[in-house]
Amino acid sequence: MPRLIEGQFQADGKRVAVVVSRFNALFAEKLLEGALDTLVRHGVDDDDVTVVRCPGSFEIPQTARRVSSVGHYDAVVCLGVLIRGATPHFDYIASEATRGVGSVASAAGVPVTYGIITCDTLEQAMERSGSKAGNKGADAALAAIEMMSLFDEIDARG
Ligand code: DLZ
Repeated sequence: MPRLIEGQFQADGKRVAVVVSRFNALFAEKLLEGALDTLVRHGVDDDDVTVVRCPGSFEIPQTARRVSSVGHYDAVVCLGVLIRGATPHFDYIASEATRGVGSVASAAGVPVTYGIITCDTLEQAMERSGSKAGNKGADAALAAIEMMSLFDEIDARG
């Protein structure tokens, strides 16, 4: 029988930073609401959550890197909303933001999760920020909760 190490969905006593960009705030705020609700429902104390706002998705990785380097947080949740416009700008920012969060996540000692939505239309953004495709902010928060627990388990039993 193989040994199994996995995370649980309880995060009592954990300190979490949520980095959220202001661009497309109508949807970004919905992602934030979803993330905060999920954190608190899974045991994180409201006072142990810090929301860090940055200008746009391009700034999310550098902000997440700075926040994770403080050493105070058990996880960093990254939230942003990219909506395609008429020019290729979207593609450049989307790829930098995604690559950047990935690079922060592999270097940080704590979980860094990805809740940046990349949409072709406003309708897609609406669907992913709390309607028929769920709330990707809540999903990123849940991933952070599982990963904090998983890291604890690895440290304890690895
Ligand atoms: C400039 C820009 C554009 C065109 N679109 C978006 C977007 O859809 N979502 C987003 O989060 N940010 C966007 N930005 C802003 C950039 O992320 C960044 O804040 C600026 O280029 C300043 O560095």
